[in-house]
Amino acid sequence: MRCRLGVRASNSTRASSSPWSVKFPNRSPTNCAAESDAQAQPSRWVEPTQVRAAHLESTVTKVSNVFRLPVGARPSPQLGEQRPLEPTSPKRSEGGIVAGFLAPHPPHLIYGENPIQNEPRSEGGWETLRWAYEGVRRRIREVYRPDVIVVHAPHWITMVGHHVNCVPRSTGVSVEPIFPHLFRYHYDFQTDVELAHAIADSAEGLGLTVGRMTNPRLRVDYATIGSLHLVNDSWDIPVVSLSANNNPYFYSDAPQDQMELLGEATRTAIEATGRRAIVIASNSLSHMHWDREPDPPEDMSAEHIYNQHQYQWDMHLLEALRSGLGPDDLRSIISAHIEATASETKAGSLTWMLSALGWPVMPADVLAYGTVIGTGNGIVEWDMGKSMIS
Ligand code: 2XP
Ligand code: FE2
Repeated sequence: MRCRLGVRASNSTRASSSPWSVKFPNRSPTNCAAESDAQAQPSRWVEPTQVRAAHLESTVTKVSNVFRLPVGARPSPQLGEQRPLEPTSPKRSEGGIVAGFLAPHPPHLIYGENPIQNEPRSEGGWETLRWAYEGVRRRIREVYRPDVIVVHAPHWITMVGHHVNCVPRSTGVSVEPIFPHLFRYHYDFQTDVELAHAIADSAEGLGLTVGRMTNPRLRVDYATIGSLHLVNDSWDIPVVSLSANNNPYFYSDAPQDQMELLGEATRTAIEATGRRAIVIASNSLSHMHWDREPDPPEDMSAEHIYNQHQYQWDMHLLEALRSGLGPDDLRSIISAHIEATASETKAGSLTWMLSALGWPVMPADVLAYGTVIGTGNGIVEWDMGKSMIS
């Protein structure tokens, strides 16, 4: 079934008289990512204004390019305010992984924030999740002060092998194919190339198939960009970005064992290079969402969990994380949660991160939980300093 959430206008192109009415004529279950198609058609409730038609034309064209055409001919974004960085920051004295975060990437959170890098404009929305991310940003800036942020994201899908972005500086426009009217983000970041290669080497050493991505024209996926923006909107910390070596939306029972090895490889490489690192898992939790959206998309009177079943399973998983259960219990609860809720953690980011942290038996801090177009999203922190104290 094709996802009915099609291309809509951003606020800047919405008629100013638009009522704040919620239009859910036919809510039906979907995991839209499963049905996303770069050629998604506009839903029938899209108002046919000239401005919107122009927007649609350009958006559909560009979105259809996301996976099919080289983007190199496209000019780089000219934000001009990004602070240039050396490819690798100076090492701090205490290396190793200092914290992990479950850091979901719903494009709505960036849309709701209205950062300069994102083209669409909004009236806000999803504040409690966004405020939790503000706290994460403060802690990363003031407490953890990492040399590097390592991210694993479900929408950089590689069919053969685990790929590591080894491009020294990535620039471009990242577009969400289901919600291009919410997320068209101009990014510009630096990779810690030495660590990227070290992770690739280490993963190969553990027997994984690995790719080193060196094409500066590859468009960076919105899950990587979304989570990185949410944890560090100033983009002044180098990054290592890892792909999801699976097709998470076709196989709900994909085994997670390779993610465990990738996590081990990540930890080994971080320690060997002496980096002080944060690891972030770019995953939502329960992942059924509505196939229609309200007008405007940030109408919070329409926002709630998809159903009670999804909610209860999300709480079950979060309770397990905050109880500090051991690896065996967590593995089986993560797996059951995937089965029960179509959780986005099936892409492996959470398992990778827990493995990189060494499956710490410590209570995680659930900083926030909230829904985004029906999906469950937990922002969760593992402060490894605490684990060393206890
Ligand atoms: O998970 C995604 O990437 C989606 N686009 C779904 C939308 C909201 C997620 O919570
Ligand atoms: Fe996603």
